[in-house]
Amino acid sequence: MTQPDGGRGGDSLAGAEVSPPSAGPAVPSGASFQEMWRELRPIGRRPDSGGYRRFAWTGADVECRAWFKAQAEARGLAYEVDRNGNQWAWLGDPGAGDAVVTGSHLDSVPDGGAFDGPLGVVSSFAALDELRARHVTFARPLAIVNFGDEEGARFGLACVGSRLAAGQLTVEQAHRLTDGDGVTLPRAMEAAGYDPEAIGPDPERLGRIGAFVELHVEQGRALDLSGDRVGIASAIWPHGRWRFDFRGEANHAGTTRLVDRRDPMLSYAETVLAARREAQLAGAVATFGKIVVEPNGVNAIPSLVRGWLDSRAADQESLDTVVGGVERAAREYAAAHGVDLDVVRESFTPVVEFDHALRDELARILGKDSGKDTDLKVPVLGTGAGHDAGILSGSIPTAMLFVRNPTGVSHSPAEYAAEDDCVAGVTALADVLEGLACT
Ligand code: HGY
Ligand code: MN
Ligand code: MN
Repeated sequence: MTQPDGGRGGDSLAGAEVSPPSAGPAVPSGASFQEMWRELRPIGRRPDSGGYRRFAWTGADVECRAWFKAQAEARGLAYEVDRNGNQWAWLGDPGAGDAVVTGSHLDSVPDGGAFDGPLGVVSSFAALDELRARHVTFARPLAIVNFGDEEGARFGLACVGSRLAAGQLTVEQAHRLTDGDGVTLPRAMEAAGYDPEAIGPDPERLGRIGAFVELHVEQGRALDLSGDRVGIASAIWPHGRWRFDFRGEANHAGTTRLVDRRDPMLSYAETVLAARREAQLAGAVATFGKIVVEPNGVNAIPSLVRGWLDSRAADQESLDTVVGGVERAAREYAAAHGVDLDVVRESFTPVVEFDHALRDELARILGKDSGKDTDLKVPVLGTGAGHDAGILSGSIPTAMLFVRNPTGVSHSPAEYAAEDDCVAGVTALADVLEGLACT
């Protein structure tokens, strides 16, 4: 089974014709970063909001994938698409194993920012350009990856590409994923020219990777507050998404007495407030950010209100307390209004502790005892944001680098990172890749 672009499902790694490292452009990271950023920036960007709509297997996603392939080929890297549609750009022979891999994702949340995901992919290519400018000698294969559907914006499940590869999502579960228009993942993949029958776990590919390092814009203000350009991730909070379906009775908004109503919107509204209360009590976070109302008419009491809870906490016990409390409150409110309630967990990621040895190696490479005359303090910080690196951490040693985000705002068109911080991130990533993959 083949995926488009000459990639092959499943067995591509075994037989991959991987070209030896070519000379490739020796472009200092700043220049190549800006050039790539300019090329990628307009893809999937909404002129009205300035936000991005790069959803899995849509036209914008296909354009981003074409951009990735062009970057790989412009650098003489061996390009392939794995069985799950993740894109890989190899330097050296992946069959040699113990590869150092870097990269991130290119898809976005609705009206997401420019940096969440793309900063990691662009910085990976720019870091390779910098390593070539340093004329390093690679001792291990190196790869740059674009993991598909990290945000789960279309089908509701985060990190589909990396979960499939890591065997954390079965083919049956993936084939059942359906978007808001009733389009299933298989139909969406086919429409984009990909084969949904090729998907599945990819232990051989992951088995060839010795370390995965993902650079990502920080989605918080820890680096801004500490005054650092770059940080290292320690852990990812456990987090998940739960769908709350409140079913009441559709009726006329103007003629139905209040006492005669079975209005699901009331139960939903009370549940949103309960979520805030439970999160506050547990020192956690809880968000109802997406809602679907049927029939969604101004003058009709809804028959269905469907809301999604995103909740995250520093530990599993706190998360369970929050979600359990929200569900209990929702059931009380629903019963009080004669409304039925179904709660379904749609996505969940347990706590992630990044590999300590790799984390400490990054701190050594980047920190004061690296022997470099760097002024770069390298704080180690946790995050509530999920990442492909978190999914892969169960299969291979993974680490993350964060780049300062002066406002901390993310999942918004206002997401921003200063250019000199981005270039500092590229240099830090190049230092890390040189320390891990070069003699
Ligand atoms: O939701 C998250 O934490 C990530 O951006 N997918
Ligand atoms: Mn995100
Ligand atoms: Mn991301």
